[in-house]
Amino acid sequence: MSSFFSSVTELGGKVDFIQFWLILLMVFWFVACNAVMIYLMLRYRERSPDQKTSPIKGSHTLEFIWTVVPTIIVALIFLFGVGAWSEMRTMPTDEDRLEISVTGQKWSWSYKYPDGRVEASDMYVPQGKPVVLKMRSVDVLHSFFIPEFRVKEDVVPSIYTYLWFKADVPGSYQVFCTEYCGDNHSAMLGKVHVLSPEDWQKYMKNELFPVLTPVEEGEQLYVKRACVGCHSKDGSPAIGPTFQGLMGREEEMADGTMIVVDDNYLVESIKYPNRKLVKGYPAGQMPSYDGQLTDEQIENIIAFIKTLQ
Ligand code: HEC
Ligand SMILES: [Cu+2]
Repeated sequence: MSSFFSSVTELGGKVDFIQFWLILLMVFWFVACNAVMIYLMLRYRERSPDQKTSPIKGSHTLEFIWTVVPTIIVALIFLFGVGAWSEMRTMPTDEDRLEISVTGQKWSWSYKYPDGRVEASDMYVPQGKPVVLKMRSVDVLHSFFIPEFRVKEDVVPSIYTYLWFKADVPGSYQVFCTEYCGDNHSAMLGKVHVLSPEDWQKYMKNELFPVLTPVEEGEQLYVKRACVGCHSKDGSPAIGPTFQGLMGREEEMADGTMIVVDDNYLVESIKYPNRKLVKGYPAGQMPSYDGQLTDEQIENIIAFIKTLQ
């Protein structure tokens, strides 16, 4: 039976166990109640107009049973439920836990590690170690959901929320945003990669992935950080201006001034989008990537933009 329940995390197995018995209980009582009801309807139907109902005096034994039995069942459901729930909501304090800061923004996830590394959309975690996520949003409500781990928590602007898991099976698991957060909500996806101890060592030493050129990394970030959701690279219109031919373009700002796009302007536009607004686009659409992307990552994105002439 163990593989029938989630086996990626121990807690997920408990959640599935409770869910399974709840459904079984509900099915049992639904069938039992309806069967008795149908039987009694037929058995005691009116057979002739002058038929009298027999007087019913009540039964203390029956009343006792139908009070005590459900109370025990409901109390058990509560005990199991509150046990799993409090385990889920109590963040582990183990010495070897890994704490990752998760940021949700329209429409991507990013992860900051204790050693300063930043990952976008894909999170890497060690197998068998507790991982605590400290989460916040820079814009609207999001919700971080890893279905296979059976954990989910809202991600809210201006406060931190927390989630934890300990994944025992290496592999890649889907992340969803489950709070409708605008146009590209359904594209706000990611993966949690659970690495074996050897792969985790390699990952920490930056040996797990091939070294990318700045342009290659920039293109990856363009997709992973969801710039692609608002900026096309082939000139087609989108929520924001196209990146095609952006470098060196002469543009009118919302306040009427003309600028020529150069490196400094691009850095500023990515870190503080509302300082210089392109004419025709509303403020507040583009999220700020200040602190979300490292300077090196911004440089690589710019290297990529330069190739789109
Ligand atoms: C939610 C939509 C959205 C996302 C996601 C987004 N942007 Fe933008 N971006 C806009 C809008 C709208 C503008 C135009 C208004 C302004 O200047 O802030 C803009 C403007 C810009 C500009 C200035 C363009 C110009 O023509 O002068 C740059 C550069 C830019 N974004 C880069 C990025 C990068 C890099 C990313 C990903 C890391 C990104 N944007 C993600 C919506 C978005
Ligand atoms: Cu979202």
